[in-house]
Amino acid sequence: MKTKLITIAGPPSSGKTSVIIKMIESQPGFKNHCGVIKFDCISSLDEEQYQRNGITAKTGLAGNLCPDHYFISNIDACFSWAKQNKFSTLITESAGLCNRCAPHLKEVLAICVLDNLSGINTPLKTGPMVKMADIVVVTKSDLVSQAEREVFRFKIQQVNSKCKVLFINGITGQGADRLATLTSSAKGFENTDNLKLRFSMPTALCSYCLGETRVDQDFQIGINRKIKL
Ligand SMILES: Nc1nc2c(ncn2[C@@H]2O[C@H](COP(=O)(O)OP(=O)(O)OP(=O)(O)O)[C@@H](O)[C@H]2O)c(=O)[nH]1
Ligand SMILES: [Zn+2]
Ligand SMILES: [Zn+2]
Repeated sequence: MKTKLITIAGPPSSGKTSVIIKMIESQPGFKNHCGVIKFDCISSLDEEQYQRNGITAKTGLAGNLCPDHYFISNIDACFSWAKQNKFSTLITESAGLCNRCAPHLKEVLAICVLDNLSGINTPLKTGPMVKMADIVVVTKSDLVSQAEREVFRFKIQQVNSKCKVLFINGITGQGADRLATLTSSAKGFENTDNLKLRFSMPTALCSYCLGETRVDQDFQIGINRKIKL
């Protein structure tokens, strides 16, 4: 049996968990056939939130690693977990914190969640998470005007002209059924062996990645780039 895989990424508090829960709930019986894994850095309360809603969920904490790097080196284990549980779908949620990485994989349905309140330049600043997504979900539209929604949509399509833009209310779930319909055609996989990232991770391994805390030039080894002022 193949297992569908869906990656959902977006800035912290953009509404990822709310949208995922509403999307799962919009499909009767789906709760028992899917699992969610939340990737976060230091702490996350999402696992409990999913469980309160009857959804099987696990958490992976990246600690001092970049969460997307952590994601990519653990996706095989997550996929095996989904297989063991006989889930038809594995959904991964990650808050792409550095705005340079993105967990999106080739052929794997890639969703980005953005918050309408986050400012019109957010799509441009969110980097490959938006640019490489198949679907961009916009939340919190209940708090802005129709004109602001349209400007936000325009800004997203400027960055990613090919993606579908969906407006979903993370609290009421309005619009989540459309997302569910789109995700039902996500591709299934036997394993993660041949998966590839859509976008390379940063070219960097500097002294600070390795735990250095001293600022002086003498301690800046590895790949560095100097600011031009
Ligand atoms: N008004 C409004 N609030 C929303 C909407 N969607 C989500 N929220 C609220 O926004 C807050 C953050 O939502 P979450 O779903 O926890 O966001 P998240 O992206 O999963 O957050 P992290 O996992 O912590 O990065 C919560 O208080 C939600 O209730 C929406 O469409 N409208
Ligand atoms: Zn990163
Ligand atoms: Zn570094």
